[in-house]
Amino acid sequence: MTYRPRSLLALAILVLSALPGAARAQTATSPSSTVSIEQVWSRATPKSASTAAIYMTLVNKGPADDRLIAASTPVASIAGLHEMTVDANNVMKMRPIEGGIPVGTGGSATLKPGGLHIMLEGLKAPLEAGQSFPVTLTFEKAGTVQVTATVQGPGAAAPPAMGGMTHDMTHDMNSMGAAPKTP
Ligand SMILES: [Cu+2]
Repeated sequence: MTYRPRSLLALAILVLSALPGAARAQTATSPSSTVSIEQVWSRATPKSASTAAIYMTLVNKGPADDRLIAASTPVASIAGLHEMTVDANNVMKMRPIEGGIPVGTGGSATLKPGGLHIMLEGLKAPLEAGQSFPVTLTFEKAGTVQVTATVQGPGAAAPPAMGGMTHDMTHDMNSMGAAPKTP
C-alpha cells in the first residue's frame, strides 16, 4: 500500500501545474484513502458541445467496500454518475446511477466509453486535446479525492497508456447533443 503525505501531493500538483505541456501523473490517492484513481481521461469536444464524459479506473486496496457517490469539476455545471445500457431493441441508453458506483474491497471499477462514466452537462468551454482539468470525486468512505483529467482526441477509445483496445462502443457524447434525460 502506498502512502503519500499531503505536502508531497501538494508539491506534485504545483510542479505539474508549472509544466503544462509535460506528462502528468495519472494516479491519485487521497492521503487517508484506500481508493486509488487511475487513468482519468476525457475526450475533446466540438465547439458546440455542451456535454462530455470522464472515464477512469477506481481501485479499492482497502479493507472495506466503498462507492463513488458524487463528482464535480469547474469545467461543467453538472457532473453526474451515469451508466450506458443496451435495451431489448439494441438501442444504447444512458441513465443516472442510483446510489453511486460500488468499488468492492480488493476490487476495481472501470469507467469507460460504452459503460460507466461521469457525465458532464453544461460544459463551460470546449474540451481540447492535450488540456487537463481538475475533478473532485467523493467516496462514501474514502471521502473527497482531487484528480486531474487529461483530454484525449475526439474519437479516443482509451487513454494512450492502454492503447490498442479494439472495441470502441462509440458512446459518442458529442453527437448525442441534447440526449434524452431521465428525470
Ligand atoms: Cu451519460
